[in-house]
Amino acid sequence: MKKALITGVTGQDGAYLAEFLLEKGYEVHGVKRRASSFNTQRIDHLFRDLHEENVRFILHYGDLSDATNLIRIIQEVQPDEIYNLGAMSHVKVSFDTPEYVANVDGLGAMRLLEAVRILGLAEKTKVYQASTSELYGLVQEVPQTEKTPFYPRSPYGVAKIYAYWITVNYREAYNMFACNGILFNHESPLRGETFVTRKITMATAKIVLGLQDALYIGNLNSQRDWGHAKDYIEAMWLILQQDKPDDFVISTGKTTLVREFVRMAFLECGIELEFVGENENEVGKVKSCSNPKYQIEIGKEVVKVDPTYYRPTEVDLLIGDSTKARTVLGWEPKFDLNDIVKQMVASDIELFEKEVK
Ligand code: NDP
Ligand code: GDR
Repeated sequence: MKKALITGVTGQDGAYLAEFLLEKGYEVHGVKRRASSFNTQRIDHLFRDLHEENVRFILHYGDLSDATNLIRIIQEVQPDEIYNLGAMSHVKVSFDTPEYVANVDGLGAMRLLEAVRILGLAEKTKVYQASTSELYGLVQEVPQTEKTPFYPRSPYGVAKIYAYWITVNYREAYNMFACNGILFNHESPLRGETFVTRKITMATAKIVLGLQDALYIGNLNSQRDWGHAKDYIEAMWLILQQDKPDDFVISTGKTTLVREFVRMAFLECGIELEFVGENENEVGKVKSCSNPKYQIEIGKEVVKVDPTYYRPTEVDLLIGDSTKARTVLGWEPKFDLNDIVKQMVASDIELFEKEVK
């Protein structure tokens, strides 16, 4: 039975990946942080009492800022594959916590690789590093490929560039099977609540149900290449199943404005929006409502821009070219943006309908 170790197992991708690997027959170990409140909601359904037989999902307390626990866990587990998904992953928050992000997102990757090396597991253990389209930052060329130069635009992006290169370096220096997946934005009903897509679908659900007045949002003009997390975690696994370690861009190849995502989310509820004004004065008003379930006033301003959510430096445009992954890994996404919006809005409506009843 293959053993996998996942850092960031309590996050969006960690939860989907753990479920995927369990279905493939792996024994899955996850690193979770000690928190003062529960942080395992996304994986609780996978968890079984350790006293039962054939338990294949095991959690360990740990933190990427602490090399000693990483060494202990890796020694204990002797994993065949490590997926380093743990990170402070919010770009805007990284401007407020730059040193922490450098430590966890940057040095954390090195601590894992070094633990594998000093434990003599360099030949056995394959390592996947969760790299990101945020490495591209300021647009150098589109679509972005594995060869596009990096120009990160946030402390998060800068920390992740260290993690990217230390992964390449350990591969070249110690012959380790260490790979980067350069993943573009990917979303799902499990997406963290402060990322823009989930913030939009939650607000849409609350507004149509009469639980919230308006969505306050930042830059509506940035463009993202949005895929589905379920497709992207499969790519992570495929990357580690190859004969040779390598780095791959994972993306849909299509880009969409944040404003368009907002429009799509409301349309999913039968509400057509009209955007008027510019920059911080822009608002989204209800133009029509074809769903008799929702009592919403025509002309109501349901989307308002709040510059608090602007970033000191922004990544304006991301479009990924994943030809290499599609050719070498045989990877193809199954979901498009319409599916994603539909799933996320439906899930959030279901969530908040309980509050109305
Ligand atoms: P989430 O923010 O949903 O999950 C992050 C995970 O990392 C959580 O389990 C979190 O634990 C854990 N974590 C945070 N700090 C530490 C720490 N100090 N030590 C150990 N674990 C920690 O992110 P996603 O699932 O969306 O993303 C997974 C990875 O992929 C991240 O590294 C992210 O940067 C990267 N990425 C994500 C993309 C996306 O669009 N989703 C695109 C490209 C890359 P807790 O639950 O306790 O907070
Ligand atoms: P991103 O995702 O920064 O691309 O990083 P996020 O959803 O946070 O932002 C996408 C774009 O939307 C704009 N935006 C807002 N963003 C947030 N969070 N909140 C708002 O209110 C808001 N209004 C507008 C942002 O300015 C930005 O342009 C995500 C994370 O998952 C990273 O960990 C990952 O590496 C990258 O995707 C690829």
